[in-house]
Amino acid sequence: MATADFNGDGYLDLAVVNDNDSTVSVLLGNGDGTFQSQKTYSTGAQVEFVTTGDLNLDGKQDIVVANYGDQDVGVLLGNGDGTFKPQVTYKVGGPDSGLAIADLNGDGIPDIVASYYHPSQLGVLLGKGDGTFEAVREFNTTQSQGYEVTIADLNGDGAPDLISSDLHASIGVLLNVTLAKAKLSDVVVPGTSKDVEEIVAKYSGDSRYAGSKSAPIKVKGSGGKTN
Ligand SMILES: [Ca+2]
Ligand SMILES: [Ca+2]
Ligand SMILES: [Ca+2]
Repeated sequence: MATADFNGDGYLDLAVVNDNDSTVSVLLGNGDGTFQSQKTYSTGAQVEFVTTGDLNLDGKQDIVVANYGDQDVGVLLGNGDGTFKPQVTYKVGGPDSGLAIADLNGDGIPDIVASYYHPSQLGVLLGKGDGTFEAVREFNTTQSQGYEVTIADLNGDGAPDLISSDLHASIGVLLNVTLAKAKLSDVVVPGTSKDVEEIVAKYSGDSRYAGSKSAPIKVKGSGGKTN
């Protein structure tokens, strides 16, 4: 489930995936905790995850879904009135179960990261700015049975880093080296708490990044899959 204001009325709306009938439902909020009747849009097979962001920078929230069964990512561009265009899909290299959105290469355009169950990889789709994406680039994680992905700036250099979680509650870190000014080494995750982890690592060089701990980061799925 994801929330955003899809129709610009200031009230939060909902997007919910339905993996048994391969759709995503959009429910517009009335602002009092109730919702208008749902409108559904087709996704791919075994849709697992939904998130939102403005991918084409038109000020209107868009929807992104992980189509686990089809091994692709579906993008539904928002019309700004609570309706969406049909999904456009981008092939990824495995059954994807998690998604996150951030500008990973610093061009001001949102990018998409998808985590795969197997092989345990993260696939990055760089945005072109018009709501379309480049071919996937894949990065290995150190895990098995990947689940979800979270984005945070772990070393404080302004570049978003990728944190992957798997079904065995282990955490992997992929540092963003496209923009990075400080390098981490010897990354460990000391905590075993359910949803918040601290990443501890050594820094080399620049004293500006001398801290050795990240802020606590809420990691999606680190407690393992629940459904
Ligand atoms: Ca709304
Ligand atoms: Ca948009
Ligand atoms: Ca970008």
